[in-house]
Amino acid sequence: MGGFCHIFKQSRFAFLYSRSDGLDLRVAVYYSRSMINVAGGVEFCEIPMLSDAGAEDLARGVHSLRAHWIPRAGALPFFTLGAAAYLDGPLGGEVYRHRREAGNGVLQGNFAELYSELSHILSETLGMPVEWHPAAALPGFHIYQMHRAFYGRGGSIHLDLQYDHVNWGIVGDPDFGSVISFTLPVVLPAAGGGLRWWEGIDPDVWTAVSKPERQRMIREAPLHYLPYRVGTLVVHSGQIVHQIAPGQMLESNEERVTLQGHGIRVGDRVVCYW
Ligand SMILES: O=C(O)CCC(=O)C(=O)O
Ligand SMILES: [Fe+2]
Repeated sequence: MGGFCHIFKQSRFAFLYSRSDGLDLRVAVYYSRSMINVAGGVEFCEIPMLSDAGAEDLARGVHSLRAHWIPRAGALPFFTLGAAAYLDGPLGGEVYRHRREAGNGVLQGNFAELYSELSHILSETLGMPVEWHPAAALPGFHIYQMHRAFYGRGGSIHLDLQYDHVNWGIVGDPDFGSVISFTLPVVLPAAGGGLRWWEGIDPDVWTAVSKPERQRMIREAPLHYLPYRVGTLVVHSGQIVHQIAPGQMLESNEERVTLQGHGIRVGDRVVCYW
């Protein structure tokens, strides 16, 4: 059953499938945020997309564009290749615009085939056409390289609300209840990499409460880990409280490279961006 789901086609439908590594994934399908609670489970679709050789090729491509990586943590080795609404949006619309115009040219110029394959896979998965937002960044790459400061530390704990930093006026009327997030692992550390998520936290409550209250919710909610596999695209709603799982990079040449993007249903199509 792996590698197949209809995120927007049907609602209130869930099934279980077992991965070859023994992990059971409950895949539910939803239309809206509230559906997550109705389903009482968590939705992750896994879609094999790249062979090992294909992923290595892509990693080489990302490395060959080192000059275009944007440092995202001062002197620490965390970069993006491409602009990202959640990082550049808060710096002002002009920063996001400049960076995405430069970044999209580099990304489209070097990975045209990847984007066409990705839009094909996403549209098959979602059951509707997929487009890239005309005034937003293309899905781009998160790049973490080995550093002591990253030992055992995860990413920020969040919901995917990046759409707040994107201009929707020009694409139509988005349904902010029908959203997706997708991640394609390209390189993972030897010890693995994945997503941590907390079960059963209502996204509307999470958004409304204070930081200490969020910390309490995190302490009390069941914690899960979804291990990624290189080349396998993971699609989910982003409306599950989650973070980049704390990792262990031990060798100086280890890294975690992922392609990251998000999408929203706008009428009968899904508009994607980063
Ligand atoms: O890299 C990942 O595993 C997920 C990143 C993420 O949650 C995001 O970019 O919103
Ligand atoms: Fe996220």
